[in-house]
Amino acid sequence: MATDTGDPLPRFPAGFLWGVSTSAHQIEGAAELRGPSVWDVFTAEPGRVKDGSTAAVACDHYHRYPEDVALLAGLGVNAYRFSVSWPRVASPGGLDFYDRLVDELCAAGVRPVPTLFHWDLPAGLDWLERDTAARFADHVTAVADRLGDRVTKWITLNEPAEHTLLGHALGAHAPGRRLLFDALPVAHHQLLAHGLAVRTLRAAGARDIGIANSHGPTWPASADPDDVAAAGFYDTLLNRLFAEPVLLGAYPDGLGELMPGDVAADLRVIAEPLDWYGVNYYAPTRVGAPLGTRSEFGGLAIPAELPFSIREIEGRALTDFGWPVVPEGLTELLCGFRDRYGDRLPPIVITENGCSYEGLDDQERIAYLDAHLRALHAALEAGVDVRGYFVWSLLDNFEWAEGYARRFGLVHVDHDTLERTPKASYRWFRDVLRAQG
Ligand code: IFM
Repeated sequence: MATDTGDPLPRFPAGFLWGVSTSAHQIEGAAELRGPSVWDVFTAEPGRVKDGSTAAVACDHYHRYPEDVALLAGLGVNAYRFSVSWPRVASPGGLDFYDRLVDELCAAGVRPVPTLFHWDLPAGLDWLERDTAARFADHVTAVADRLGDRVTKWITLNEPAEHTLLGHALGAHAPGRRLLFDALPVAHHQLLAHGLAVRTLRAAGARDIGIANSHGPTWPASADPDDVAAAGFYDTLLNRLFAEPVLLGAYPDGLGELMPGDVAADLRVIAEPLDWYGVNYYAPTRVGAPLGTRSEFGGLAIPAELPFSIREIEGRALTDFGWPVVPEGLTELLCGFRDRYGDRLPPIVITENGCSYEGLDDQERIAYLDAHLRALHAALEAGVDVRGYFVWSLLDNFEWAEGYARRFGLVHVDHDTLERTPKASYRWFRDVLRAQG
């Protein structure tokens, strides 16, 4: 485990965005005050969530948002990334909640940075259908009309790769489909939704738009050509499939031929220029040739029929989730992106980075964040244009198929009483922000 060296962190550029991230379904609760999402349907099915829990109450942020905004102000972040729940926006009075939240943030001097889709698709909609992209544009119009006078920085989608892979290819997340490569239209329709959202936001006057994609270095298990080829394929799925249509207007490695519709025309929409590119980084992945049996990754079963297998990264400390702690993977990733995309890469914002650990005296989280901030600074020194960093997450929350068992928060939440208690990492991050001025 990398340890906090105790040395002050290097200085980040003036105007750097410092924030924390959350998402609606994971913290809001008040499920009775919105329409159902695919996650409500999924979590109602026995066996889908490890501890059998649902997000019906979650952190009750819907009612406790003033307390949570006070926590943000006490932390000293200058930005807060949250998501707007599409089913709530579509419900009577739903936008009123985000109106109140944005007002509260502005009054506290914290810049609101909403994500317009973070996996909680309204039940009844389906990303296999092209029309869902058009429906998303209507949702974006409604949100921009209501909040656009105070919100200036926008994120279209969160991690469409995970939503496609976990939700539609492997069935571990909502909506629980196990389509393997037949899930590719889900990727295309989300990307189209992203492009339509950018156009919609631009038409509403927005000048500061990004996407939050998940990325990590892919390391071949060995120099064996089969392992190298399998790792290259995995790299295409994780790192290129959702970046290249957006940044280059093209699908990698002929994948466009497998996509539905008029792909060339859609790519012109998908490649609408962005003001910045959001990266969610947690860990690299070590990948080898198929083993003929299931492999496992952080509790996720990888079917034998896929053309790769996930291997353990040895010699690294693991978070409670079983994810290896590899801070220098962030430097490698960012420098690799700069080398791969050159001028086509807009400034980068780290839209998520964090780890799951138990306990209020969470020294491991402090060490993790400290090491990752140093790794981020190394990328800046190597010339990568990075403009911001958001910790995942403000609060311990509903961690999808893991339920409440994984604690990513700087603030502990007692899931019985909903009491919030700042952890040691909250105080550490507050001191980092004060030192950065
Ligand atoms: O909790 C999730 C979040 O919703 C998306 N990015 C990864 C986080 C940790 O698993």
